[in-house]
Amino acid sequence: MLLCQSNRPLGFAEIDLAFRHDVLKGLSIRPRAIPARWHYDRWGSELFDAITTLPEYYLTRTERSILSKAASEIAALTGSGRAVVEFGSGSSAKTPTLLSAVNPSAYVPIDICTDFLWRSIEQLSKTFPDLSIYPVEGDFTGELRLPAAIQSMPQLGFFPGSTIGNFVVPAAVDLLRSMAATLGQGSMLLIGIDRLKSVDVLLPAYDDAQGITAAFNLNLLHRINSELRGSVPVDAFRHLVRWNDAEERIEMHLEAACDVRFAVEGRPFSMAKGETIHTKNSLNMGRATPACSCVPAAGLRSQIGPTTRDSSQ
Ligand code: AVJ
Repeated sequence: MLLCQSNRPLGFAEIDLAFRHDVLKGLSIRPRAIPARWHYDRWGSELFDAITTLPEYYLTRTERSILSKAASEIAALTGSGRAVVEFGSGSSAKTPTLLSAVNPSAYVPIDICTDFLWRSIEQLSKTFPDLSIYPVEGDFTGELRLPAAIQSMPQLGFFPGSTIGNFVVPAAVDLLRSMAATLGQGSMLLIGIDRLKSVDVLLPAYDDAQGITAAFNLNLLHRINSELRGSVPVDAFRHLVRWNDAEERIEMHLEAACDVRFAVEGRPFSMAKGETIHTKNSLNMGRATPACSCVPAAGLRSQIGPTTRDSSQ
């Protein structure tokens, strides 16, 4: 395995500044909202990994089974020798299935959490000792420059997990456009998008009985306290999951269980009992197909489309 230190599009300092900016702004606007990407520090990434194995969180196991069933179909479309570029690679748990199928010439995992990125690659390089891996530490919603070594290779973007569902429609279109621009001419993009489920299935998937998703959401407040000199009384907040019928999406919030006052980076904030900080949306592919309508809108041409159904979910 060849492991190259990549160029860092967004280094530590810039990520810290962006976190500070998003938190201070997010606590000041109404309704209050902090982008979901800030859940993923090291502990948050570990909690998310635990979420993927929960009985209520059907997404990961369903997608994994779809991916293995569709692997040869995907490989027939992509051919071999592409550089696989994964947006938000996390633990790279699904990646081996794709890599075995498409026999790539390189793998470029992109993740916002550096610790997690390096640990996952170590694992992966044991399974694929001959594969060149070029990790990129950064936020995939921003502009990215891929490592020079892969720029001449045809590319296959990989964006699984229905993460696109975390973006409302105009933002999702922008994201796909910027991914297409990052990958360049002649590239392909494989996206995993969840279908619309009944609310009885969706709510527990984001509010599990063991409270792992609650810990994942509340970790954002711990992170604000430790990284942004915060005094948020974390125990005074509750994990709140809600179905927004008008927008057909699951929302995650942090709700103040009583009136609270706190400071972040020396700035005072107060929230009344029942007020929330909106921390995440998850949209599915419903009748209105919000996520899917983004594909042509972003100037991409769909090749296999939603042919791969898994009847279990
Ligand atoms: C991987 C970002 C798509 O929204 O379903 C699940 C993350 N967070 N439960 C999702 C998540 C809490 C997940 N994404």
